[in-house]
Amino acid sequence: MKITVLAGGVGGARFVRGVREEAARRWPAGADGPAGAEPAADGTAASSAEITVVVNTGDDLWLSGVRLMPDFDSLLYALAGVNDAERGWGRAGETERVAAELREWGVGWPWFTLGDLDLGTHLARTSWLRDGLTPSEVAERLQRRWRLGVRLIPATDTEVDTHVRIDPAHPDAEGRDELHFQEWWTRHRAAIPALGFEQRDLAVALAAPGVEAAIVDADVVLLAPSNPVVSIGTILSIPGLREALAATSAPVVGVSPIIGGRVVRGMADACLSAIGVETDAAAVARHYGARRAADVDPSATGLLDGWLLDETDAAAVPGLIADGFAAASAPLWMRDLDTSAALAGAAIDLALAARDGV
Ligand code: FO1
Repeated sequence: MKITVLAGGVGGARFVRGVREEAARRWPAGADGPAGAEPAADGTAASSAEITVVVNTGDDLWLSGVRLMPDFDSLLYALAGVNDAERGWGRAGETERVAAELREWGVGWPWFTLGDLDLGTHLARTSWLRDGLTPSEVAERLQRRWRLGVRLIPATDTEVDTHVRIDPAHPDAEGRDELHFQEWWTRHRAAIPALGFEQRDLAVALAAPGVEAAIVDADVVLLAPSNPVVSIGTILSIPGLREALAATSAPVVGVSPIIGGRVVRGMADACLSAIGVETDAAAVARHYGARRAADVDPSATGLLDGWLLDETDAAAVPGLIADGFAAASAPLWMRDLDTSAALAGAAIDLALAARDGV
């Protein structure tokens, strides 16, 4: 079983941990794959399923002389079991001595903390980039340190850092009409209305090696409950990836990041309103679109075979089915590994049912 997940950082990491756990339970290593595979670094049993995660790179940035890839690192740390689970990003047991020094020197952003352990990752990454490795080659090296039980691939090797257009007359804008996504998100908590999102080289970006094949050759493709605009939206905007999703014979199923009209975490509602999409589980499904719509309208560009909503939003299921989605409801809150695995199982079941036309 080959499962490919498109994912952002914190929500993506919780979901992928669930997918990995569910895969270990359903398809234990040795059942139809190489026997004797070792468990992951955090003790998760090995699976014969191959899980590939295409990771958003729109949150990435250069800061204090180093390259940060926050979503990649959130997945890396969470799957290795070395993450700060409470805070959602960064390493467990982190210290901030270097960050305090950088603040004294006036280097970087005083409101954006690079922990000491985390800085080790950024220094290693930047050093390898300076040696001429591509970001996806660097990502592969970083994954050699811990047995993750999944393969993480940055969606693209092209720098597509997201910038947010804002009104320079806004009281907190300091006269600027654009902020890096991380400044808008972490410093302003997305409270300055976004007029739009820009990623300079997105139109000429190339999918990283292996990304298109991971989508086309998959048995199941899952969209994590990540930010539909700046995380999943970035991945989908990379030239060739919508085409790969249209071409795959695998069922494509998304999990709603919205429960009962509210975002599960983060400020995705501020991103959705900027692109004119309601903060509503069914509205996000329709934003991605139904792949079956192309059966009746060849110009339709819908991506999804199925959409999983929370039980709170179950009333939207019949309308989505009428619009060509396989839709179902399940508990979507990922409180711990068991609830994440149950959610992943519900998404996989919906994908298999969509494939079999159930
Ligand atoms: N989020 C914060 O709210 N404050 C921070 O100081 C911060 C630092 C940071 C450093 C490295 C890293 O990989 C992530 C970091 N984050 C921080 C999280 C990150 O800004 C966002 O939550 C994600 O990019 C959105 O998915």
